[in-house]
Amino acid sequence: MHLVPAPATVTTLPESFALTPATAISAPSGHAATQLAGLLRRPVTSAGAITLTLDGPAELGREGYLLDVDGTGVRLRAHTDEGLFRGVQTLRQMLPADVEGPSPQTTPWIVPGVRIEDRPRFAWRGVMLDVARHFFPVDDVKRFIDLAVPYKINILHLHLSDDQGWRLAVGGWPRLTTYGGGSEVGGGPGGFYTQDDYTEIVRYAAERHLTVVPEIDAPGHTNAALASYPELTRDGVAPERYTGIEVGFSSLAADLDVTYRFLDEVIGEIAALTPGPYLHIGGDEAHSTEPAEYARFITYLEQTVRRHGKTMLGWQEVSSAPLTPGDIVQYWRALSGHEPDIRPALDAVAKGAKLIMSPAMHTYLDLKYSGESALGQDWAGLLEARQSYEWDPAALIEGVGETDVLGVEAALWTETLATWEDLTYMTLPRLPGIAEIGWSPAGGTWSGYAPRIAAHQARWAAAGLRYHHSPDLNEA
Ligand code: TNX
Repeated sequence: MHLVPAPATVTTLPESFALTPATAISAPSGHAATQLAGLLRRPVTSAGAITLTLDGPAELGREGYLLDVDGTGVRLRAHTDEGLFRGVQTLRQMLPADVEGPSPQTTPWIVPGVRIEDRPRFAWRGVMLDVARHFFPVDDVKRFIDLAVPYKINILHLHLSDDQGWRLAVGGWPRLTTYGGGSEVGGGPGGFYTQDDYTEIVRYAAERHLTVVPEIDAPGHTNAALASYPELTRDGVAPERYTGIEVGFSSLAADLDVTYRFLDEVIGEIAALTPGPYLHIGGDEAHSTEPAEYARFITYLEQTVRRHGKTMLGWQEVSSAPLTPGDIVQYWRALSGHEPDIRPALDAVAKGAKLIMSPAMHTYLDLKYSGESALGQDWAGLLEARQSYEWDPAALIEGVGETDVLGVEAALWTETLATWEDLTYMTLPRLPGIAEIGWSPAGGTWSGYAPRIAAHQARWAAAGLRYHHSPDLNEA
């Protein structure tokens, strides 16, 4: 068995279960049942040797499950549909790699006998996709969700605006997308999501028990907005649209009233479109904003997100500004070969915020694997599969412990990534390592993990996904 993330406890049993074309599924209606029926290509009936039930003990929490397999069948129990859905991912990985392929199978599938009791270490196990540097259409976002689902990822963070493009239509400010969406790195056509497109992504994610976290980056990373509306600029002159990869040169204007009306209306519309409880305001690399103005912006953004009924997230830089307990700070500046930048994490915790750990040297899926990688950046170092796995979110920063950390998030920035194949190549095999760090009990070892993830290469191949043939795995 090659389960990733590793369950909290696994006991192997002697008798396995042979699945045949006649094996039926019985399950309460819900996303777990729909997914399992699709995977096994058979309907849900009222009785079957594979049973899903909602009678799991409450101690399993929202995402925990119990899975029992013996000679007579498969029994999956949880307290919620979400728990069943996470358990279905485990069952799925107990089936051969062909289950991930398009063609129906005729040979019986053998499910090994086990008793598994499982629940996550951290509540937040996210992946971020930057659709601003290069635009990716709705179907790519759906495929990206599909790729994350087996690893029990539960958050999709979409980086929806940056210097190079604005990707979500806002009713009151149409030029943000009709003009500001029409560019991307390298001079391509860009693109944007209509509000219906966005709603469709949110729906597709919710059916797979992922919550979408929209990010509108401010006050820096705003060239696309400034290019679209000259009245937002300090001098009233719209800059050109930007297709390079520099950061830190753009800023909203703190002393204009229209800036705050703009932010309020944008945040209000996106909050109304988003069923999840979170809204990310960026706040990173505002090198062209005065420190006093920066604090004023973050204070305003924090209050505005709260007024529109959401919890604010911001990149670690926001911890220099006043925060409200319950805000969420995303830690990112940790570079290979350097001491991690601890001050923002300690400040955030002192202000009552929770941390999401996205240390670049372990979780930035846009970093090059090695000096030979054609794709990717290397400002935080190189990042091979092993390094995406060998870290502990609660031990990275002295003074930041388990209860300060909400979870982990991998980030796929797309300055150098333009196609679907580029995305999958950078994501696999690193995302599963980060997912296991977020889900599984602390103390896992590389030698325990490497053979499990190496076996998943056959699953990615069956699904037709391009992935990086990591020397770390292929030596394992
Ligand atoms: C830093 S991480 C950024 C992004 C870049 C990324 C490239 C962060 C909050 N800001 O703007 O895309 O590095 O790796």
